[in-house]
Amino acid sequence: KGNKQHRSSIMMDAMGVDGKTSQLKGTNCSDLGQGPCIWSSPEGGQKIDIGKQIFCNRSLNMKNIVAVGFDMDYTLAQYKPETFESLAYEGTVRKLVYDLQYPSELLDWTFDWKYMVRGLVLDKKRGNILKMDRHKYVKVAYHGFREMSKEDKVATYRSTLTRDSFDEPDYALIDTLFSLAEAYLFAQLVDFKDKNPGKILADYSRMYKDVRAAVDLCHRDGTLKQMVAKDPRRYIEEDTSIVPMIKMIKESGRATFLVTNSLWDYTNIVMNFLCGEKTVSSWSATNFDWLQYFDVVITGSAKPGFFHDENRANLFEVDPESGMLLNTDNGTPMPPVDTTLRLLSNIDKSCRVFQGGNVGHLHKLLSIESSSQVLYIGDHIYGDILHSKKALGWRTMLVVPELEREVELLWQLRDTRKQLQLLRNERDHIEDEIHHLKWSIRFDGVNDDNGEKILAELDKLKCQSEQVRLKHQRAQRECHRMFHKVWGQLMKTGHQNSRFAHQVERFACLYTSQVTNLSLYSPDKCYRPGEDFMPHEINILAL
Ligand code: U5P
Repeated sequence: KGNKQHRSSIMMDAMGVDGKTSQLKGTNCSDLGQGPCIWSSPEGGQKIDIGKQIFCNRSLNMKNIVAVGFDMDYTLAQYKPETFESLAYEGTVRKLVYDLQYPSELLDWTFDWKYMVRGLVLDKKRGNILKMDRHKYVKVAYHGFREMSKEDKVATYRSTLTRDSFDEPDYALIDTLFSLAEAYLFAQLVDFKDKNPGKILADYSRMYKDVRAAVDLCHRDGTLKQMVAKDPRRYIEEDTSIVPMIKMIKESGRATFLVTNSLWDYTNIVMNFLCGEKTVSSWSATNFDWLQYFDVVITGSAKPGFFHDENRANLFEVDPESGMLLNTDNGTPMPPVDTTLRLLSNIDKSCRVFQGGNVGHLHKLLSIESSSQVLYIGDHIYGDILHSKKALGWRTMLVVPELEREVELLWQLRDTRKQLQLLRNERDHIEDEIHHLKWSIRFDGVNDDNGEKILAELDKLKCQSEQVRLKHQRAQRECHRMFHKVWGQLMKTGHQNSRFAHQVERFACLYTSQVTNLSLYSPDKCYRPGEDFMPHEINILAL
């Protein structure tokens, strides 16, 4: 996987890393047709595959960063949804049937792991799944698996536009890859309940609650983790570029830390698989070599609560070999390294492992003076990014694995998208002509000489406008389906940024498809966003 980063076909210049300038520059690259996009850089900079670039929303000078932190699940460890989420799905179904007496038919259901995507919103009460834009306008809506008619959608959600936040408790955000299985199961249950009256007595909200609780239990009772521990290779992507990336950061003089909600035993298994020495056919979970890459590891962190200083969770030091929790007197004073790790002969003594606590403890351990000196990298907008940035002021990078395919498709579809824009402009132009014609009729009136001609011209324009509208609609649907057959592009809803994209823009200083993309840039890089453009500026620039 590591080598693949440098072999990819679509390359871009590392100097233009932001989405906006890349977009503008992209139009100059058409001489390369549909083939590989090799960007020549006037500065002679390094070329980076567009799918591996780090995109910048807010300036971030790495020179000011003294500590880089990582989330583990779905950030360092990329699970294979086809096996991992399927396991969660199957475990959840069994719990619903055997523990909560849901109908046994559920046991025959299968999971389409590609159907749900991040950024969707579940309407728990109504059994609907929604995709909305940054203004919270619901553009795509399904009741279970049935697409809602436009009238139905508008009648249900237009009035909620101004007063509904589409947040908990009535709505659930599908903003982590962990939620794909539960969203799919919820849609199946809604469908089943509608088609089989009386078979499920619980209402839609109750069904969601049951699914959520069952999924969560699968994560906590060993259903998932024991299986992953037995055969990590089946559930987690191997990635040989993680260790070099973390080493690079450490060697640049920065502290590195891990803050994960997973507990120590599981964290050790996953991190060993990702960073430990591997022989050809086996790996060992009893080796703690991977700790050498971190200064502090905090497990069972209970994010997002962890990011709040006033969070009173006790801090324990973990004895890596026995997994025993050692009292730290809640972090004050911190136990000196020697006393807690002296027995652990094969462990790198510079790394300390903890459970719980809060961000204050972590800052003390790493001697962080200001929150803005920390960069934290995670995959979950709500759990990792929003709170760490908003409440704490940490700098953030969001990992969005879906981005790699999305930007590659954007590149492939760039001509189609230009066509779409031209069709929109054409329709606007016709609509303006219709308006002017109507205006002149209103002021000048029609007479026997020009009346028929003007009305015929009006009909012709209306007809043209409708034709262009239909053509645009067909092309747009095709484009939408290329990204995802049901939900379209992750970062767009129609012509607007999706709600998900809006959150990425607001809360993630940087975003990228894989955490290891960091190693493609200098650890001292100053990331800069492209210039912001208001619509009036874009119009002027386009002239
Ligand atoms: N997890 C749950 N319940 C869920 C989803 C995830 O307990 O519904 C657990 C995962 O199994 C993992 C942790 O142990 O949350 C996520 O950790 P991280 O993303 O902080 O590394």
